[in-house]
Amino acid sequence: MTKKQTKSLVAAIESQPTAEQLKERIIRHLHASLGTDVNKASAQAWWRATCAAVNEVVYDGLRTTQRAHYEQDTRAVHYFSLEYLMGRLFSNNLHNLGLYAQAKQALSELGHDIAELEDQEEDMALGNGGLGRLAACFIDSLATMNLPAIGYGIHYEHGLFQQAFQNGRQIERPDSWREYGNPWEICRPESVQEISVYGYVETVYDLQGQMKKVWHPGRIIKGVPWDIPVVGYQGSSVNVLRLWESRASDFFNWDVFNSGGYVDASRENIEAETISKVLYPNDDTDAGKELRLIQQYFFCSCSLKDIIRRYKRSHGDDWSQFPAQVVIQLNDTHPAVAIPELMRILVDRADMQWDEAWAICQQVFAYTNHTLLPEALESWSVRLFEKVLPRHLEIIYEINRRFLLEQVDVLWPGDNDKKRKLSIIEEGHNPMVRMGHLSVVGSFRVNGVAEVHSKLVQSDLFPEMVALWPDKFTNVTNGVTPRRWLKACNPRLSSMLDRLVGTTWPTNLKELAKLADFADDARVQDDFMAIKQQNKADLAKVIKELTGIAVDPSAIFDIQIKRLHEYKRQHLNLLHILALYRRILQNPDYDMVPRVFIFGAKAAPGYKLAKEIIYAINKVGEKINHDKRVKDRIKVVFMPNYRVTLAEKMIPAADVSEQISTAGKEASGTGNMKLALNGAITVGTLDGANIEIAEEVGDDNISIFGLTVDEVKALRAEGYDSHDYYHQNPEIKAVLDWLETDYFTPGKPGELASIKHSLLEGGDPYLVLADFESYQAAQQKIDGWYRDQAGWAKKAIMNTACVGKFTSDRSIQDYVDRVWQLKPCQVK
Ligand code: NBY
Repeated sequence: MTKKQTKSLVAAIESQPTAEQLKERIIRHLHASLGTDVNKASAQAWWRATCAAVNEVVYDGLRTTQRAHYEQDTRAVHYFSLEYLMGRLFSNNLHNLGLYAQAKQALSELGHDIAELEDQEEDMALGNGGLGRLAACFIDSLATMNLPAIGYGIHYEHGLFQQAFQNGRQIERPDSWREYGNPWEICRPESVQEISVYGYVETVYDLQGQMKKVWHPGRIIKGVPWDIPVVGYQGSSVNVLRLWESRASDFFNWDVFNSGGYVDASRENIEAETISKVLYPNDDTDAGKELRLIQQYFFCSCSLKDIIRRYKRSHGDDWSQFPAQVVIQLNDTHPAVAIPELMRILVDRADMQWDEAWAICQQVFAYTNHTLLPEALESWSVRLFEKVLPRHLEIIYEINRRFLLEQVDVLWPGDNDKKRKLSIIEEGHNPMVRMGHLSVVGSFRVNGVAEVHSKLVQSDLFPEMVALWPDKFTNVTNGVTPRRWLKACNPRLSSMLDRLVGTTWPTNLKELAKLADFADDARVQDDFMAIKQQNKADLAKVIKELTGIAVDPSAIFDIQIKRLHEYKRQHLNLLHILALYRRILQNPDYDMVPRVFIFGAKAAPGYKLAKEIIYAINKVGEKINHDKRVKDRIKVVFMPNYRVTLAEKMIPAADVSEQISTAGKEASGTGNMKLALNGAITVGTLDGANIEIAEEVGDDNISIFGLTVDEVKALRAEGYDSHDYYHQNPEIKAVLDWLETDYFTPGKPGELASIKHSLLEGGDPYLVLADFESYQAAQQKIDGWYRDQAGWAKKAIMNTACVGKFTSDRSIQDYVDRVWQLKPCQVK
């Protein structure tokens, strides 16, 4: 082949394939990669062959991007997260590559419906909820904005459990998302790492009489990296999400094997492989579980070694440029053990002086806090830490000793209360390592995820740390990627937007503001409502398939989708449904706009009350849905197995978005942003990002209710007694008493009583009863608004028009400006 021919071949491969070329590639992969043929291939094989065809383009981008980053020796952000809730990648990658239309055509000419093939893909559910989905949105934005970035995490064999209902109760089944392999991931055996756990620390002296600590590990584990290419929008960068899978170390097991311990060797294999077996299904805390600590350390250590290997390729043993090249973002405290791990590598392995090593650490790490809930603040028992990571515990003690001496005692000399409060080690019978304190001390920047949350992080969680380092603290309000959460999931609305505001909104979401000019235009209002209606009809079909419940798409679709948690108050929603039902029974002509209340939520398997709330919603739903007297004014639907893929079907069909957490408890929320972006009107408290959504859309276009953060504090201070509300409001009393009868659980009175008890004897920790009245007023307002269809259309349009701020591109730009100091790297 001549040079010219080679060049044109490369150009042909690198340019966008046409539908015709895609067809050829799909068939080629059907033959060459799947070993099957057009006339006998299954839908699964067609889907895989299409993925392989798409990967030809993805890998081109991957190579170009990696070459550019290497040649330009760019500074990069390393996102450390135990969770990535990616969902499916098929349509996302096609949209981001600009190949969706071609692929659709190619497949249709081959006799396949692209939507049906999309259903061949399992969700990649390597996360619990908002925190994991945020990480997924962020890596999409990083690639789209051409920022050098790599996401690090764990290659869980089983993602978040799959949920089913049995007689209305949640049951959990294992999720095996890659049982038959995943076409998007690439194993990289050349980049395997080994990490250590357990063992003991020995103090030795070298020839110069210098003291050194030597960690003799009890176990060595291999980390195998799997790379998922992350495709930026419109052919920009293709970054990498690198997920570590644990295996038994070959070297370690060989010894046991040779000495005749075949069974022991395979037991150790199993133990090592357990580390990346399963995602912990809790969205508050798992501190206390040894395996969880090992998971955290495993991926942090593998990732740091990976970063250092790459750094040394360009800089050898010269550490001076490390902080200029590397920034590590800690997604909550879950990866905070990376801080003592980097110290260990620098001090013990690279023989660096403590001060020099610490200076490096403090320039490298930044920490994002996602919660104020006390039970969710991670702390590990010193005993467990010592067993699993004895050397790291020593390092944490030394970090703490110097912190208390050089920082705390300087600002508050002799103040032991301050020392006790600020110490990384919480003293007591069972001393604990406070991971939040460690993260603040070891990071150069700390951020919350919405304005109000960041203020509370400073005022309520770490006030003394703010006094020590005022400039360390900042805010970055969360965002969501409009590529997945509007363009790909809501094609009808997307085409309308393309027509009205131009086609640049996916990367410049503020362009949507132009839509406000059309908010009063009757034609646009009709179109907008017609699209919503079609999306609702689509969802109605899905509801029918999944639950058997028939719903009318002309009713209000009122949606609450998020993890099940008392602070998120799905039970407040339920109490309101019960109140409406009761009104209908008492007044058969009760006038309300028909409403379908739709829930999606998984409860942590060990969270009893959360599971009771799911059961109650299902039971109440069963009763109401079958009660002829209701005349379809209320329907209650609990969608099983809520996940990213279901969210993509629900969000475009929502009229009302339920964001009803107790003020001060929801750090930000991101579902609130997705729903508003798709034209849903929020019923919400002044909590998290709701406050900022309200500022953007204006009071006319959102239904706010409930106590504010300050009012919550004041009510608690004066002494909140939920019984007062129970006795003073007959509707509250009636619906709570109802839950104790067997009305919803025939023959089994008391089955739903735990909700009532938590709200009365339990003290109603999340002020459900205190907010009930104002919640029902906010719902009444929605009912009134919906009766005026033109008025509603205007509000819905204004929601889509005004939420441009909440693109994750803006969040990432804030991180770049306020934290990372990163420059884009043009790859093409
Ligand atoms: O992070 C969520 C917040 O509740 C939400 O308000 C915010 O919008 C979102 C993104 O910033 N937090 C969250 O999802 N947390 C978890 O999923 C989680 C998972 C595991 C553990 C703790 C929290 N854990 O300790 O194991």
